[in-house]
Amino acid sequence: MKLIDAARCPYCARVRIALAEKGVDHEVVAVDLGDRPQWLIELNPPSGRVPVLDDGFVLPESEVIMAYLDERYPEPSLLPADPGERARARLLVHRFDENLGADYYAFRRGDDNDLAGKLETLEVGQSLFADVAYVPWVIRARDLLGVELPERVAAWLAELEQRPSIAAEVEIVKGL
Ligand SMILES: N[C@@H](CCC(=O)N[C@@H](CS)C(=O)NCC(=O)O)C(=O)O
Repeated sequence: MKLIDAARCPYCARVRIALAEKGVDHEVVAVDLGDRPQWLIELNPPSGRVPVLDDGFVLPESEVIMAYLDERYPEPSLLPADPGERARARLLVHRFDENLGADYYAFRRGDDNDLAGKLETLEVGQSLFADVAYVPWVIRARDLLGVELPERVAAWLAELEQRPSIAAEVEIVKGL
């Protein structure tokens, strides 16, 4: 299995964390997003976005890749066992842009929006699947954008950081 990856990409981070949680052996092909190779555009047209997983077939889109990995390697599970809770976890990830992404990127562009206030409203700690999908941006908000996390979110992140998969991502972000 191969992951086409970029250290700075939080969507790739979702997949890095999922792979680490599952303990799946894989090869990492790091690409320079500032000089995207033509083969990547051909692999994932038209944008050449990362992440892309190659598991004998080509799979882009972090949310889909996470779900695939969770089915392919069921233990340990990222999604809850209960169908209703699974659906709610998926819904949270599906609404990532409204719940956090749009505000994160607006703040990063220099808009005067209340990213800390948005973080305050996050539904975290309900499933590992959704937590893995959100945590790359929360780490970056804290460590790259200098946002002071609301107490509840800081406590959630501190607990997640006990996991080697998340601690490794924090280290990657330190190197950006
Ligand atoms: N919806 C995609 C978004 C991936 C994405 O936006 N990746 C960024 C890097 S963080 C990228 O490759 N952007 C290049 C582009 O949009 O042309 C996913 O969840 O995997």
